[in-house]
Amino acid sequence: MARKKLNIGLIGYGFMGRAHSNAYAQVNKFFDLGYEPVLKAACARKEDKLKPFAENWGWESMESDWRKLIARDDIDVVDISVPNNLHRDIAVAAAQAGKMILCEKPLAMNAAEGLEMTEAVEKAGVANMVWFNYRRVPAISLAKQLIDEGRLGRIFHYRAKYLQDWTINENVPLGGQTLWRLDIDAAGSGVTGDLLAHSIDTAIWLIGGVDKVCGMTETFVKERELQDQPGVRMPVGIDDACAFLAKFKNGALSTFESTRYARGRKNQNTFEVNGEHGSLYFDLEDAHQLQYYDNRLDSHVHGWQTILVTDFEHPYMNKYWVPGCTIGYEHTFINALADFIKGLDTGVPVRPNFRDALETQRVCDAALKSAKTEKWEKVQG
Ligand code: SOE
Repeated sequence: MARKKLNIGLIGYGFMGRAHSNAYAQVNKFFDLGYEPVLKAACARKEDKLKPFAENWGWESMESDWRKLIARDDIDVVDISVPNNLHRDIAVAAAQAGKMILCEKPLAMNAAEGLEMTEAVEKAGVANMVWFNYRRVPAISLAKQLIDEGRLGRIFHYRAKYLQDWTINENVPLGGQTLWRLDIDAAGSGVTGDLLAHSIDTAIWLIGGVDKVCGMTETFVKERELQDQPGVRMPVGIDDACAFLAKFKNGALSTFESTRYARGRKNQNTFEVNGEHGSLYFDLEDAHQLQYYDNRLDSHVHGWQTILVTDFEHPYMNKYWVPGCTIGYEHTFINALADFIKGLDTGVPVRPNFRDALETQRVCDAALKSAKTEKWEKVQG
């Protein structure tokens, strides 16, 4: 099929800038799509940092001011891959300029900002997506398929954990280019927005919306040195750990837990769903497997089965290699981008869009509020 060009303007050059650049470069190699992303312009304030990045990934041009990038006629899509405190202004301006928007998670610093962004893209009628990439892990997409097929029946429980360990050392500094996730003014929150937003997005996608939450948070290291100003110490404002109970609108009872203080856990993202007819369990450390318990089988063969999610019948897998050959973290971004472009091809907009991400943001806000009030809090909206 003759492909139309889709000119991308990427803002940011960090971890996610790399993951997205790779997706733009790879997507047409694996997926048959009506559009071909063109790495038109990469944008960041620091030219010395941006130049090697742009050259390495093949970006055609550079900008140092995101407003100039948005003003360019040759940019169709603005990709927001910068710290969370910049999402709102860029997204609102890009929507007003009629650009399509791909935004990193979490959507915003808080739900009030997220609502502004959502209203801006909806008013402008521009295509929009938030990069909740874990939906595009084939095993998680398969979990969605099994639940939608009714294999679990009524859902009673959802249990999510998202664990890391990289901030235990109190000498890890705060803020700056690489450690903005520890800076409350840049990130808006700690593990709640950074990690639990992923878990909440997956949960809402799999089993539906959250009604109310009751949470607690802790900041274990109270003060850190600033990365950009050695010797200067600042109080830490983010949540290092967050755990909350949630009651879903469908009545399911659920727990969510996240921390950056689980020694040995680098990026462990797990969930278990318990339903009337069966259960599912997923662990990102075994990303190509989905555990499934089917209670409708004859009782003498009851037991957890491990589905190796690499067959042609499994979500996304017929685009890659042959059964038994796994794909990796970077492919979740390629899959997400393919879904975005498929939305342009078919006219059926991709999910999660800004409004979906706003729902997740509202759960984050409610969990953080509950940790302060020490009460159950309703999820707004
Ligand atoms: C934090 O360490 C982080 O990079 C998150 O920001 C990502 O969203 C997560 O997928 C991996 O961990």
